[in-house]
Amino acid sequence: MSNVTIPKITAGGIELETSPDRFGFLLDSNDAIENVEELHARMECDGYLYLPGFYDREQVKEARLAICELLSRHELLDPNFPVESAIARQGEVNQMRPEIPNDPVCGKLIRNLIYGEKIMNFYTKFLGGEATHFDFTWMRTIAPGIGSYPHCDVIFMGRGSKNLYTTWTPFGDVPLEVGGLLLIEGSHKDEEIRRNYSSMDIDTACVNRNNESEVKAAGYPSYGAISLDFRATRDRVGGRLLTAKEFKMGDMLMFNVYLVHGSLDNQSKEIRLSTDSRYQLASEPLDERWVGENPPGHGGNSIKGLIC
Ligand SMILES: O=C(O)CCC(=O)C(=O)O
Repeated sequence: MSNVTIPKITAGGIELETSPDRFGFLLDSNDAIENVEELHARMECDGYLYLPGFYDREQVKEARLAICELLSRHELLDPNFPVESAIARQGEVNQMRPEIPNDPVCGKLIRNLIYGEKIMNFYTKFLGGEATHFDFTWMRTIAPGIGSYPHCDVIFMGRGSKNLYTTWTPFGDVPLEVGGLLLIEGSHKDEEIRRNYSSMDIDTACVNRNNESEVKAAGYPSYGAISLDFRATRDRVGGRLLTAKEFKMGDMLMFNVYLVHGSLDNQSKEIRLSTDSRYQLASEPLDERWVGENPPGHGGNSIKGLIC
């Protein structure tokens, strides 16, 4: 990393320190892809596995084009640029767009990739038994501006197996200024986070506190974020902030549900496209919010009352 020049990067609008003790690039685990024991050791130690070029790049490109065409039909892209460059129309905001993975055309291309044979075989080997995935797919269209605040996935999807993994898949090349996934190395082992924040569930209503969610009642800012300041959270937890110098179409990054992660701000003009999808052993319980033809998701009947 010593001879890489790092541009000014921010997360949540806060400039990040990029000295080698605080910031670095993800370890490529392709050298160990056939060695499950080593993959487990790395997951245990770092909380993630980064596998550049895991998917067929042409397949990802085809899905990207279909997504861009859909965004263009919905008038979310600047018509003065080629559709596939995904340049945002002014004023476009960050969105979670679950309708895209359900779209008959681009949804099929996305699902063939992120739930296809290659990745399901990979997870079956990694988990040591038949793997399954949530039916719900988190599709993000991250417009220029602030990225995702730091959080752990377990508070959003921890009602089933905790031996649950997220795969983050970019549908476009994502250099630093476009703002890819950012994580805190080793944060899955932080005891204080495990004991407090990660023991909660976003879909709770504290019946003795105006039905506030327990996460909010416990004083965490924003919707499910552990903090709004990646830099301060890293300073408290230790470890380095890690991302890729440039995520490429075809890369996949997986991490466990206790790892603190979010994303860099998008300082470009393009919409960053990515999915996050979830995998676990088929034999273990699944979080009911994310399975079925129409997963109920957050809110509504998913809310459980609690005395906080
Ligand atoms: O893509 C992002 O900005 C955040 C992704 C994320 O939170 C996840 O993959 O769980």
